[in-house]
Amino acid sequence: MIRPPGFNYSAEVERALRDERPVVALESTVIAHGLPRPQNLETARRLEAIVREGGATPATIAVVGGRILVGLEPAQLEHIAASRTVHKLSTRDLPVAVARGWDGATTVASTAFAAARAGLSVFATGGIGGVHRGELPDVSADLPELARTSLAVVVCSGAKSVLDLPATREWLETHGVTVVGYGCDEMPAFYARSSGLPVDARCDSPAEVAALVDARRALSMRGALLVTVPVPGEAEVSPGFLQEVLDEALAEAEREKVGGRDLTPFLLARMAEQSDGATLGANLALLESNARVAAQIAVALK
Ligand code: PSU
Ligand code: MN
Repeated sequence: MIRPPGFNYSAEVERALRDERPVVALESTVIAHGLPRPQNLETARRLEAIVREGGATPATIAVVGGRILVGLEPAQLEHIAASRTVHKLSTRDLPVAVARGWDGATTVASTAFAAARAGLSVFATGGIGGVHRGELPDVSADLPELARTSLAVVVCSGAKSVLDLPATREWLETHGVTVVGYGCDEMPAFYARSSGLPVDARCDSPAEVAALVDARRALSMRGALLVTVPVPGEAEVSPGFLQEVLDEALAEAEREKVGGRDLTPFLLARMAEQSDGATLGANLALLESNARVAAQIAVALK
């Protein structure tokens, strides 16, 4: 296998790729900027453990000293979780981080890009970015990356509830991203199990997802299949309550003029506070369940 320049593989990921065993990519922005400490490091470790229990090898992706790391050693994972100077790197930031030797956490967009370049095919995350609410068209780079980067599968719980979900759904349709409901008929809404928005196909097993991946390969389609898994029922936040805390968080963001790359982390943190940790509980539960499903799919693809 050709190793792209600028990429470093952990020993564990290197071995798995050499032996053609299943690997699941994990993002690091959720660790560095999406979750409070100390749950962030605990969660990062737990997600890796869940992928291993599922029979696959975890490859958490981040940038350290300008090198793109595919799989982190324990000390590197601790650094990404603990440091306050880790940049949030979306695709547009990657060349800057590499050229300047930065440390950074990768978003869904840049993780998908790096995972594909590194030869991986399955990636698990919490919620993808999408079309933000408000007048300025603020569209996460996660969306175009899903449409163009050739990965087999991205597993998530839909787009984050802070977004304009109908507009995000339309964007995916326009750009030819097939949305799968994993055990569900509606696209999940991150902290909530349903959104009222349709999926393109329902799958109830890893084998059914693998059949869709095979069909995409046969058609030489680029981009990724988006497999959406609802948050586990016991951790779901009721839509009414969610709307309340979200409205407050959005109003606060506007008052404090929070925008750009700071908006998503700000909204997630405010909602966790205002919901007394309910949204945080949902976030942790869905991250774990998505890692589990991704490992099963990665195994089925081998
Ligand atoms: N989902 C979470 N927590 C997060 C994110 C997603 O549960 O922190 C991160 C992901 O890394 C995603 C990013 O790619 O937020 C989107 O940010 P933006 O809207 O600025 O593109
Ligand atoms: Mn944005």
